[in-house]
Amino acid sequence: MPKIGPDTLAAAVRKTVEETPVTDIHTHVYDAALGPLLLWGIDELLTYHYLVAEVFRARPDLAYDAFWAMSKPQQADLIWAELFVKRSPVSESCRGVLTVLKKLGLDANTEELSAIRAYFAGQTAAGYIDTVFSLANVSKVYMTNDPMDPLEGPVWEKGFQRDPRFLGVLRVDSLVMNWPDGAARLKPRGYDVDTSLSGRTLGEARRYLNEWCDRINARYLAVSLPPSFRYPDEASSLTTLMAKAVFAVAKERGIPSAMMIGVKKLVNPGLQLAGDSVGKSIIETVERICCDFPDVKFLITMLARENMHELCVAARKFKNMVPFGCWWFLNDPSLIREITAMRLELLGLTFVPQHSDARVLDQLIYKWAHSRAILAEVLTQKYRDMLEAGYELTDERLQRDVRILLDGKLIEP
Ligand code: HDL
Ligand code: ZN
Repeated sequence: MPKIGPDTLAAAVRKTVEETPVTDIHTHVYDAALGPLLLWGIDELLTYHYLVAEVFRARPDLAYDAFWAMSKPQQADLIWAELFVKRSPVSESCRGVLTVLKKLGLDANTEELSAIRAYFAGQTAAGYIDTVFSLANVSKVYMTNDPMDPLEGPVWEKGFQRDPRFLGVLRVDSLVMNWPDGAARLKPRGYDVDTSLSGRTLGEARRYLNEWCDRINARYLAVSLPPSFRYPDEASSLTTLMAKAVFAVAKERGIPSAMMIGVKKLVNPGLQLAGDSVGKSIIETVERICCDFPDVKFLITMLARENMHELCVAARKFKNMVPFGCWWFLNDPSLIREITAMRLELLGLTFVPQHSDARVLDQLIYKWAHSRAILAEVLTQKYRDMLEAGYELTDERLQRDVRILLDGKLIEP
């Protein structure tokens, strides 16, 4: 195989990263069979909670209730006017909308949305999924499935023909957070639980997890945890449920347990879904869990920038932990660059550089276009340093490395 030299390196890396299909290991998009849960189109793109937070910064005079009283198209019109017309769309979330429209061949330099809305009015969900997956070069996505969601649970119970591009993930926040809320949700579903965390209750919680892992063919168990989450913590219902239900079932089934740690829920309730913030977690909790459950593969991402270096070092200590993604408030070019370089330097190719966290199908287009550009930039520098140290890079080796980073196999059992 011909060797890649310093002069052609950047172009070769960029091409390989662009052309390597991605398996997106954490999203909030859904198989079309889940109907209204699958969000797509310009009005959903513009009312994404990241942009909701940003429009209130542009319009601090706007009352929360006045905004929430608007229809979704009215909210989208306001966000377009404030963040795209009256100001340049400088933020990462705004630039994302520009990237989607550009990839779709639509003109973003317009004061109102009628022409863009007309494009989406001509799409079907099924057809648009194909368009988006192709433009984003995404082969598969992992969903976030909550059987206790009143909209989602019944669709699974009825059953539907699965789209193999949408993999199941059992999200357990509704079970484990704010106990005994989970008990109140389990009881009417026929699980013999009480508000204590007796052996019977924990056994029934495990039965719920197993039954739903079977039903959705869950590839891993997932939860979002506050910065205050501690392990061990005998006094914590959350910690008991995680250790004796979630990790126990993950081990029993041989599937990973994913933890996304560091969310402070609703610091500003007026913003609703946009009201969550970030808190610094303690890495000792992650270290103790990985140490005490050596047979479980843990997929970990943390929300505070300050936790990123500690997470890399913890991954060096525990081979059963895979750090993943630049999550939420870390999903910005300046921080993705820093985090990805640190991970390559400390972990080689043994981490998952990114997930999209897409809530709106169209976001797959921009979240992967933006992250691929930075991954290519950082990888190029690493290879450049290696070439200078005498390493010989070929297309075959480059394609192999990028596949390892993007094909999602690192999180498979
Ligand atoms: O809990 C999660 O999965 C988070 O990713 C939240 O969904 C968050 O609101 C989000 O969309 N982050 O990107
Ligand atoms: Zn998420």
